[in-house]
Amino acid sequence: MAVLKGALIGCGFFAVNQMHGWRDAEGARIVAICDRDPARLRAVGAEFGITRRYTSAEDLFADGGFDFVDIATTVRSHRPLVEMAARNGIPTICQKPIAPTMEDAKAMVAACAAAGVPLMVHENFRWQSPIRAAKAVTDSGAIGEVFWGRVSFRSAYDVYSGQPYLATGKRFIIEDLGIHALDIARCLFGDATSVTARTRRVNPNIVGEDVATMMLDHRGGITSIVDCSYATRLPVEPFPETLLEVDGSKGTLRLSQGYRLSVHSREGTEVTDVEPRLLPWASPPWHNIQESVSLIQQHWIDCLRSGREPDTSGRDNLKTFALVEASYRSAAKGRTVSVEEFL
Ligand code: NAD
Ligand code: 89V
Repeated sequence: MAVLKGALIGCGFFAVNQMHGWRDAEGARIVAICDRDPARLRAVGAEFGITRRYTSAEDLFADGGFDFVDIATTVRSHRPLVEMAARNGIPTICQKPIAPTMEDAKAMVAACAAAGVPLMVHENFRWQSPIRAAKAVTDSGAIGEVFWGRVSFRSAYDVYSGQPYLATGKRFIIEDLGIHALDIARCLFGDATSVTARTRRVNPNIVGEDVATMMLDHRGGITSIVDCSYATRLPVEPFPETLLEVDGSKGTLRLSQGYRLSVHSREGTEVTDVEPRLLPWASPPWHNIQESVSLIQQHWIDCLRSGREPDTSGRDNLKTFALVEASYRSAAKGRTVSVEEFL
């Protein structure tokens, strides 16, 4: 089968992982890159041997010659770039968060649907292998009917040095990190109908909230807690591990720090090491996230080839983004917010 040709827009901090992922991917390769910053464009072009380089996305699309585009820019540019891709009939991957507002997110999904082009949001945390291992257990019925869960990410890792914009936005942890945890909650426990959230800022040197706690009511009756913090100093820094607690009618599952998956049922307790592979280009502690980049990219290739909708399609991701919006509204108003208010 012919190798799919891709173009990548945005050669910043995280895009380097995506470029590594594409280099290893089976069935796709990047043929052109774009960044409005010539220095970043040059650096990524040189590292990955890409000679077709553009400082303007308009010029990139005008020249064409690729089957899909991977948008790895920050959130403000997502809508114009996705709409540009739709106008050009190019299947599109867009980094999370899909957009700054629900109105923008819906417009992007509608533009791609109207143009008949697939849109996938690069929502990679549900593709982390420890999360997938946990999902395989809950899906197997080993712990019975799930009635309660917790998705937790608590750290004091300095994310601001690699991503300085995280310190300056009015919104921070729910929009940037909580969005991943909320998506994992949807993936494990089903769609949510309402959210009750509390936020606070502990670090005085940033603008947005760095601590958030959300309680979700899921459609099937499960209650979950999604909690995240970048102000939590622990004896051993767990970044970037997402920890899980799931209680079912026949047992329990715990994904604990150090990638230990423990499943307790009537048959006994089984503890498995589910640490992700250290890919040749990966660097701990980021290897967990880095592996998930490769996995979601392979999923995109498979979906594009088979005409299947990706798990985290634009359409699906509206439900995750609605949880972000509902969480901010709940925290601001001090009341439970229905997710329907945003969909
Ligand atoms: P960054 O600021 O380091 O890089 C963004 C790059 O995009 C910059 O080089 C900038 O010049 C370029 N750019 C912006 N607008 C452009 C435009 N219109 N045309 C061409 N180039 C443009 O940001 P980052 O930290 O790499 O984050 C990028 C995205 O990735 C964000 O949406 C962020 O939330 C997301 N991210 C995701 C993960 C994950 O695990 N999924 C991890 C980190 C960051
Ligand atoms: O995954 C992310 O979106 C990153 C980080 C893990 C630092 O929050 O921004």
